[in-house]
Amino acid sequence: MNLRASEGPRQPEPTPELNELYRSFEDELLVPLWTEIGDLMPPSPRPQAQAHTWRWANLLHLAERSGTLVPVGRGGERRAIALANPGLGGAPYATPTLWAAIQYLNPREDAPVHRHSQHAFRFVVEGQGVWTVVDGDPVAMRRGDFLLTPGWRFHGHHNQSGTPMAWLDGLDIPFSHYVGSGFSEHGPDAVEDHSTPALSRSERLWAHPGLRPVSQPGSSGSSPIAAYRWEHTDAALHDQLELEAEGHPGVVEAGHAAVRFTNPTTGGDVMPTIRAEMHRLRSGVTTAARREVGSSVWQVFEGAGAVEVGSRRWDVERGDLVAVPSWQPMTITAGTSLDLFRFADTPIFESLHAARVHVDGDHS
Ligand code: GTQ
Ligand code: FE2
Repeated sequence: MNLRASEGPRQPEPTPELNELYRSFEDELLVPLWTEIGDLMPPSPRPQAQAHTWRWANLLHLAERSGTLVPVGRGGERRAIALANPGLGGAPYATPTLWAAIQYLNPREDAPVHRHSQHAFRFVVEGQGVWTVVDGDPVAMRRGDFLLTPGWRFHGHHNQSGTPMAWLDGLDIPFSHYVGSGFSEHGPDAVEDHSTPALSRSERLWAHPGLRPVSQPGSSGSSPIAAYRWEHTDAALHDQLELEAEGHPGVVEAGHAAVRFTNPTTGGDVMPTIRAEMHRLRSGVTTAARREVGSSVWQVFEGAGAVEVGSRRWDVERGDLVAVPSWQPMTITAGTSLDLFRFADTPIFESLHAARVHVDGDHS
């Protein structure tokens, strides 16, 4: 049932006594439900966040400028520049729950070691040469890789190469900030282990398909895999589309392959607050309009196409980012073969039994 003020009992005519009553509410910091109910209990979500697109070329240019003008070190902690959703009053929030930022390190630079309760990941749309050291384990960052820094692990980054590197950070900072659940502390000012292994110890222990070390307990909170490598993600997407061509199931819809990054000890999402996926569309494919409770951010990894969110439509290309507010319908059209990275706050809503999905034309 839709709750609207106009359908409720008629509001009384204004009188001096009624005005006095409303003034008294204000004085006592009280708000009556009957004047607010339309906004508080809409028939379906009306998020304050807006659909919006940020261009990678512009982000990279400003990150490079920051690289020449702003040092990275203790205090500021990171040369990270956050996407600020136009509906969220200038706060550094891509969506009400999700932080998305471009982070930039010059050649030979270190970002100091710290830890925080907020969960973090990195996604690399281009470049290489930085190692992120998570609880002492150096993890190489290369194009297409998805890397985890779950909450409360010490981490610093170091650029061991002669070229700058930029990447996408995603965290649950806004969620943690709204609900007042954040803790943090400093570690050493520089990364202690500057070694450059191709594979982290975490991957050598955990990242073999379908296999887990018998010695290790499961971890229901966050995945123990520090890096999900592009070669594996790419192969999984490639095989889904090839199976489709051979007449076998696997794709989410015609011409649309997708994989979710998972915690191998649970099969669930990589971290308690963040879901992450990689999608591949065949050239010419348009996805069914889909809406979900909760918000997400997409980044084009390769190719070009168009993204429609609600009444907005943008042409997008490599690196471009799109914020998708709760319950707004989204469709993607691939102008070329199109790879997209996506992260979302869905695990929060699934934990709370508040998740909903609607896909146009899907009556199952
Ligand atoms: O790299 O540790 O974009 O702590 C925001 C907070 C990155 C990081 C961000 C962080 C980091
Ligand atoms: Fe951090």
